[in-house]
Amino acid sequence: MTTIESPTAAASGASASRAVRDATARHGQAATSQERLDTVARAVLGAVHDVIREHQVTYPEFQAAKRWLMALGESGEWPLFLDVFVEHVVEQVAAESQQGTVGSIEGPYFLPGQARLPAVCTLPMRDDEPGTPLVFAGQVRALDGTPLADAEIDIWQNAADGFYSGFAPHLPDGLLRGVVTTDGDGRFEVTTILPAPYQIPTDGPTGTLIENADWHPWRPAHLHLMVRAEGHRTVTTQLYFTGGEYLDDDVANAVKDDLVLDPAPGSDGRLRVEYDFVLERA
Ligand code: MBD
Ligand code: FE
Repeated sequence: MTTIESPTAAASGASASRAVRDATARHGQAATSQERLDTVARAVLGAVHDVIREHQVTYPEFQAAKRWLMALGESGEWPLFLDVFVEHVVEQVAAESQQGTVGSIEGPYFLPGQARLPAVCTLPMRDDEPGTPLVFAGQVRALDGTPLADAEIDIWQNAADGFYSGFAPHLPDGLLRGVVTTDGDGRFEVTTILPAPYQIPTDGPTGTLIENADWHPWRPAHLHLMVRAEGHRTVTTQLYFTGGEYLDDDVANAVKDDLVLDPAPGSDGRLRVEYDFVLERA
């Protein structure tokens, strides 16, 4: 008999926190001025004070909030919590000054350094990978329409059981992750499986908040993408699928109409979907 270690919020929280620390080590820490820190930190605290006054928050509620925030830190769920409930607004603000392919949030489960794959490829998967096969094809172009050869499309997604490799011990490292390089005409064609709706871990503090407030913990099925090309701004986005659950009710508020695709059977009978990426100059 094989035992499958079931993923826990604490284990995936620890992995997500490690990913944040590794990214900081790679990219360094962005400096902010004392003036900017004063402005933003004061505004955040002011907003919290306003909520306490407006809703007449009591001492027992304040102590419960303190315990919950401590648990959030101890479980490593700060990255999950912030990406689910806050990142979409940061992304919307960034999008106000961007052109080309519409972005969406990165979320907590990106891992760098995945397998490098040719323009026509299959994402790393097991022999009998569960799920519906999907062919995802398209082209990467500059804003003026020039095809971008040797662009990198970093793809990550969950398995049919809903979990992401690197954040769930029962999945092999690198599963359903890869960096695809476009061909001379900027094109790519990736074989994968349809991602599954994603449920925020219910056994950690983020799940406790969702359950106790009677919200729901689901994101619609999505592919994550980070598209890079020399001299161009990197685009981080997600693609969704028409007819799927939670498209209108994403717990992370990260769905945009332009990013919802409609796969249909191709000539070989497999589901196929096309999407082109347009990058502005850096
Ligand atoms: C995810 O898979 C995700 O994409 C986001 C944004 C938050 C939590 C889990
Ligand atoms: Fe995701």
